[in-house]
Amino acid sequence: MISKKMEKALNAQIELEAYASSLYLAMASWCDRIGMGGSATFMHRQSEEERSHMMRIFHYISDVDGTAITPAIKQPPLEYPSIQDMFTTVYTHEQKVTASIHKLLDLCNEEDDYTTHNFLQWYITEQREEEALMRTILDKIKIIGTGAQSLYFIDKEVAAINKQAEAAEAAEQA
Ligand code: OFO
Repeated sequence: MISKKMEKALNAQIELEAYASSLYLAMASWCDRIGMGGSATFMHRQSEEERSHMMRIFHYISDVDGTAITPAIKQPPLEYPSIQDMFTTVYTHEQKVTASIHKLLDLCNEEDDYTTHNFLQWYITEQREEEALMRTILDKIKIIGTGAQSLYFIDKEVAAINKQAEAAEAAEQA
C-alpha cells in the first residue's frame, strides 16, 4: 500500500519516462532521415529502454495496490538543429529524470516508505549509467568535431557504443 501522494508522484514519473521513450523515438526517426543509421539504432534502443522504465513503475504501482495511469504524451520535436544538439537534449532530459527520482526518494523519506525507497534504488544506478553514457557520446562529438564529414565518424562511434551497451546488457542478463 502506498499513499495517494506517492501514487501521484510515481504516476508523474511514468509520464516522464513515457515522454523520454517518445522523444527518443522521434530522435531515431530524425537520425534515420539524415542518414545516421548507427545513431538511429542507438536511439531506438534508448526508446525501448525508457518504455521498460515506465513499465517497471506501472507494475510496481499495481503490486502495491495503487492505480497506475497510462499517460497522455505530448508530441516531441521532429527536427533537431544538429546531432550535438540532439545528444545535448538527451543528456538534459536524463538529468531531469535523475532529479525527479531524487525527489521521489525525498518523499519516501518523508513518508517512511521503505518499500518504494527500495524499489527506486534500481533507478539510481540506471540514471548514473545513462548520464555517463550520454557524456561519453558528447565528449566524442567534441573531439571529432561537428563539420559535415564528422557526422560519419560520430555515427560510427555511436554504433560502437551501442554494441558495447548491448553486450553489457546481455552479460547482465546471462
Ligand atoms: Fe528512464 O530515464 Fe533514462 O534512463
